[in-house]
Amino acid sequence: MFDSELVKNALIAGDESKLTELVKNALDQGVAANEILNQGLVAGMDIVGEKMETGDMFIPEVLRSAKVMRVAVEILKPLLGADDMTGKGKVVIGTVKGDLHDIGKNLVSMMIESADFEVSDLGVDVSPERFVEEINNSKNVDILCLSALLTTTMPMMKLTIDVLAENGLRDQVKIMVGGAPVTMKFADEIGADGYAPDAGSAVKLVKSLLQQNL
Ligand code: B1M
Repeated sequence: MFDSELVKNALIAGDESKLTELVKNALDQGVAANEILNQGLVAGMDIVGEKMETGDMFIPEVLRSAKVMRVAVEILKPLLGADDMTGKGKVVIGTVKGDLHDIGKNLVSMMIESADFEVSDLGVDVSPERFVEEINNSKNVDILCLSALLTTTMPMMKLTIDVLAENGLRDQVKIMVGGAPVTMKFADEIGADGYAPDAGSAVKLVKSLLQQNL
């Protein structure tokens, strides 16, 4: 039986050796990597967020949880491959300027890559100009993925789209947005081509946006 509570607790405590052991044991017992990720790690990170908000956890502790989450995700990574793929394409992804959150963006990046798309991950705190530079330099980018976790950095998504338009690139790429505070409504308002609530849906959206390109 997979006990997601134990995984959540080890993540919240930032206990790397315990978390690694629990994740490996669960895999040995045949628990699906997706289940460990969603019911254990992502659910645990949600609790970390609540504790951060209420002042029960402070930044260093949150960072420790984020670090052990990365270690656990690395173990699951080879097993999180996306299902059927419909066609290859080139994707540029990054967390927008002013925003340092990368766990969700990394998951999205990893899932898209494992669905056999070429991914150029620019990291965090990526300026609109840096996105423009990457699209200009790496030929044939099909999709630009923008991630934001802060309400204060959501407007940077719109600014990025505006700067792309100013540089004559808006019609060359499909733009999709995501991150905890982002919604479909917001995506429509800023003129993005799509929104995905999680990494699994992001892969599906990449596929469907690429189909529209055909
Ligand atoms: Co930050 N932080 N943080 N933080 N942090 C949040 C986001 C917050 C909700 C916590 C809270 O108060 N409850 C809050 C934001 C409030 C708001 O704006 N509404 C917050 C705050 C306030 C801050 C600081 C301002 C705190 C401070 O300094 N006072 C500061 C800002 C720093 C900055 O960015 N400039 C800050 C800092 C940090 C840390 C550095 C300590 C750390 C980040 C470490 C790292 O990423 N390397 C951190 C963390 C870890 C969090 C929480 C706890 C967890 C985020 C996370 O990794 N979730 C978070 C609370 C929470 O979300 N529960 C919080 C797990 C991850 C798998 O989910 O990122 O949502 P998520 O990604 C999902 C989907 O959103 C989606 O798919 C992913 C996987 O399914 N998705 C996409 C994401 N990007 C996508 C792109 C797509 C499609 C889907 O297409 C392009």
